[in-house]
Amino acid sequence: MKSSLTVFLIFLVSVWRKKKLKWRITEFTSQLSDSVVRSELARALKAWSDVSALSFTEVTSGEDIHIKFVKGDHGDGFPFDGPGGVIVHAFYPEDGRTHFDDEDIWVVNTTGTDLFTNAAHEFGHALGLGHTNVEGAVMTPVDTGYVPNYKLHPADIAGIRALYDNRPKICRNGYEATIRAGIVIIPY
Ligand SMILES: [Ca+2]
Ligand SMILES: [Zn+2]
Ligand SMILES: [Zn+2]
Repeated sequence: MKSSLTVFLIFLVSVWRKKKLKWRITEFTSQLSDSVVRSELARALKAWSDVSALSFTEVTSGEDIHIKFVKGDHGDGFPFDGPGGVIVHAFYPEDGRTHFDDEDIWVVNTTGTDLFTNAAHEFGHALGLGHTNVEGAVMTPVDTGYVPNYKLHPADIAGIRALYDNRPKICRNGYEATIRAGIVIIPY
């Protein structure tokens, strides 16, 4: 019997009705090479497919997750705000559009606005996850910044498995996460 139990939450917003998802980048940034952008975004998607029944395939048409780097007003009603402020946004399933503000400074594997960690967070939204109050999770609302060899937190894994997997929801101390009214409850 544990003497204390802390409960953390991760919110579920909506879900794709399929598990094989297609992604495409249509507008790149001049700040990084296309191949680096492609590999970092593929790595961010793989973080989610590694722990769930999802799979991701890059395509040249018919994409589910449409990715682009854009500036200012880009036609979706949510104009970017120039340097600082909002750096990226995504639309929940079954929309999946994921947009990066090309007036922010994107970096890879160094301190700053790290492409991988921000992409992993935003793809979490594009896959249907809301935010969590678990410190260290990729779905925390605060940008965690660059973390070497970043791995998803058990809370992130519990959330994505709640949407796309039947395996037991991972959590610490042998407790199993439960799902109620769109919230994954993760005992620690
Ligand atoms: Ca911005
Ligand atoms: Zn947008
Ligand atoms: Zn967010």
